[in-house]
Amino acid sequence: MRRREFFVKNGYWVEPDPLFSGTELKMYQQSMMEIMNHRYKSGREPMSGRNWPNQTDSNGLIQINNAWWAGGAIRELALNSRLGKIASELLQANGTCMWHDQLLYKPPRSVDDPTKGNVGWHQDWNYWKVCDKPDMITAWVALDDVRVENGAMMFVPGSHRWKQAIKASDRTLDMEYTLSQVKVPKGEKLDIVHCELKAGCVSFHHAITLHGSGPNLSQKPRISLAIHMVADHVRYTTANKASHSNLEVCPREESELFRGKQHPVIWQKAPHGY
Ligand SMILES: O=C(O)CCC(=O)C(=O)O
Repeated sequence: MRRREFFVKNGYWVEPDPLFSGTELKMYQQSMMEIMNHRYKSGREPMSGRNWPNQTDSNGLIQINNAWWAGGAIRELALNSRLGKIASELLQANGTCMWHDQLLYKPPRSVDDPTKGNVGWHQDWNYWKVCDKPDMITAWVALDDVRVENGAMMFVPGSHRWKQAIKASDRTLDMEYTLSQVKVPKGEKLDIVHCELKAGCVSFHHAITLHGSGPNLSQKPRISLAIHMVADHVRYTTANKASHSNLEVCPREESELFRGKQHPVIWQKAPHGY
């Protein structure tokens, strides 16, 4: 099945072959470690995230928002035009811009609390309602092999058609409980796909697709970069009375496109086609 066809049906897509070489991955991993150790090539610190910049929980997931601000190889990866092109094709958009990224470090499972490194089931769209359309997508880049054992991402195929299947307030680190709160529309089925990826492979998911990840039962951390992108036609709206941290660094007027410092174009269609 072709990319777009699969994505329309399922709300996610996995590129079958790695998009990055071993050499590139080494650069990204090194850049990630520099950022985690508070060394920023650009001199700019990323935005605070879960368990960041202070590691308040040594066993918890570390999530660094806007890691691309720090520069270096992670910035190159976050703004990679090949990823932007695939994302644009999946969304059927003329281009995609940066929304924000998240550097993700899932440590091996904690003995005292096995749910600590989990990412609870959620829909990204619940947090992005300053946008007038959910034409938004995430490219999730595996910086090392990702398997069920170390907490691979899980998707619910087709859930991008379910509108709000879960409230943001129902999100917890208890995967089974949160799943029990999901409103499954009549005639639909809640299946779970575990998204195992070789290092350098990339999955893409729609902003409304339900997803999350369980514990890392391996001895090594699970490392990845999630690049959240917004289609180039999406505009700022106050209609949903929502807020988002992007507005603190890049305020918008009603109906304005997401452009400028926080929203560089990642890929855009040439005037006469792809
Ligand atoms: O890395 C994970 O397990 C979850 C990441 C996520 O929620 C996302 O990329 O939208």
